[in-house]
Amino acid sequence: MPAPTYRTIACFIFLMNVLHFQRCASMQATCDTKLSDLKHSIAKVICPGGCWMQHSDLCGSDDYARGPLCLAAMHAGLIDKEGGYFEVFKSDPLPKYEGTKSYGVTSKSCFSASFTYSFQMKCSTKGNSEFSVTDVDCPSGCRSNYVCGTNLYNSNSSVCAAAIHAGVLKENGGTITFYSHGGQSSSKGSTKNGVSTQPCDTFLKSFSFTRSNDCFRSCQNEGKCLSGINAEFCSCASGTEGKDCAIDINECTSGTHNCHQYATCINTVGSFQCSCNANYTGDGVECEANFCSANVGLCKHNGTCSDNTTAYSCSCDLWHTGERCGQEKDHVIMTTARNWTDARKYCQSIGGDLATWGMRNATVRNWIVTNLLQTQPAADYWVGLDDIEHEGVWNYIDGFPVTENNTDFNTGEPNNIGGPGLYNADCGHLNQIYTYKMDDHDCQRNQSAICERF
Ligand SMILES: [Ca+2]
Ligand SMILES: [Ca+2]
Ligand SMILES: [Ca+2]
Repeated sequence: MPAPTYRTIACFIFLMNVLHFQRCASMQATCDTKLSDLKHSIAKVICPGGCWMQHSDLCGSDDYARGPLCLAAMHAGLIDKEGGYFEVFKSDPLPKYEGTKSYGVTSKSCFSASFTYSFQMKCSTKGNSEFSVTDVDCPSGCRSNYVCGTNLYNSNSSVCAAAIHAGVLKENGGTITFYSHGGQSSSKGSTKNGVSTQPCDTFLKSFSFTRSNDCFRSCQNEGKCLSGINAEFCSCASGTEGKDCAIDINECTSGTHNCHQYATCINTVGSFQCSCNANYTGDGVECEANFCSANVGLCKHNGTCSDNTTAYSCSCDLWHTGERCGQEKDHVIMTTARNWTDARKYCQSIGGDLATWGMRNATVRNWIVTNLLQTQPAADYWVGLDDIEHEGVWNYIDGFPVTENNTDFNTGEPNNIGGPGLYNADCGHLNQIYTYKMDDHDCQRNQSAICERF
């Protein structure tokens, strides 16, 4: 079992004295904390006393696959029943984990695991430390582990292989210090000191073996200068790239912007902006159609405007039609069946009356018959003429007398017959069986009507 290192003991003493010392910041575990609760690859933990369990799922020896964190540290001999401080490292899974009895704690054997948890740094341990400055002891033989980047490494990289690449660690291992940084737009791959690294795209967390103090390289666009053992380099702010962070990334042409499909992307140095297109409102990431409010009077004649995703639509009043309700309608069909008097009241209620001038004009009348009347279901249509006052004397309700020239009665009409047995027909209608020529009919019959604008 590895003995606690001098550094571990030193940190513990600092913590006991309640001194703030960044490298010793640590996680306070409970007896229930699992190895799988560790979020970072490198963690520093304080366990309470009394974490004694006869039965647990602790699996492995030296390298553990799962189980209670504090019990694993006891099994490894790092802490005793009184609890204590230790460092724990996450690395790649192994094919098998052997169970043993050690320091009075029994562990099981198991095969599958997501990670290996150990109390010593491994070659595959990644650099996502929760600390801004971290000291670790690297083993030997880490040259072939995965690393991404140059100078500034993706936190997904092996710390020890990156350290060899950066020239701060020899092949046979040793102690190194690394520094955590924020995200990076990209980092190039390269081969140095026998380690080949991959290029990497945007990543959220990075590390280097350099500090940002005492650095004289001028980094543009808010890039941060990092000084190393052999060189100084720039850690670029997102949206810029290049040696000195002088190159703007054009998010609009590279397709990495998040502007809405109805917005325009505007490239800026170090960033980009989204602006909703005409007839859309929003922050550019979300754009909603506002054709109606952006274009006052879009729908004419008090038509109701409504937006949909890509256009607007107008809902017109009874007397208007067309895409923008710009077209006037002279005739409106009443489809609810009513008697002649009630049909007339309905037409007046919507601002018109039963049709008169349209019936006297053959062209208008034919247009109505062709375009407005429904042949199914069979329907006759009240219009505005009658002989209610004097039987046999027909007049239009607007005062014009009915003549042979202005009214197209069917042959034999008006005959004062509204149908079999109905010998009192005083109201005019267009009769479907006469191909909508004029006829007289019983005024009490309920049927459709043609309303007309004054
Ligand atoms: Ca840009
Ligand atoms: Ca009559
Ligand atoms: Ca008749």
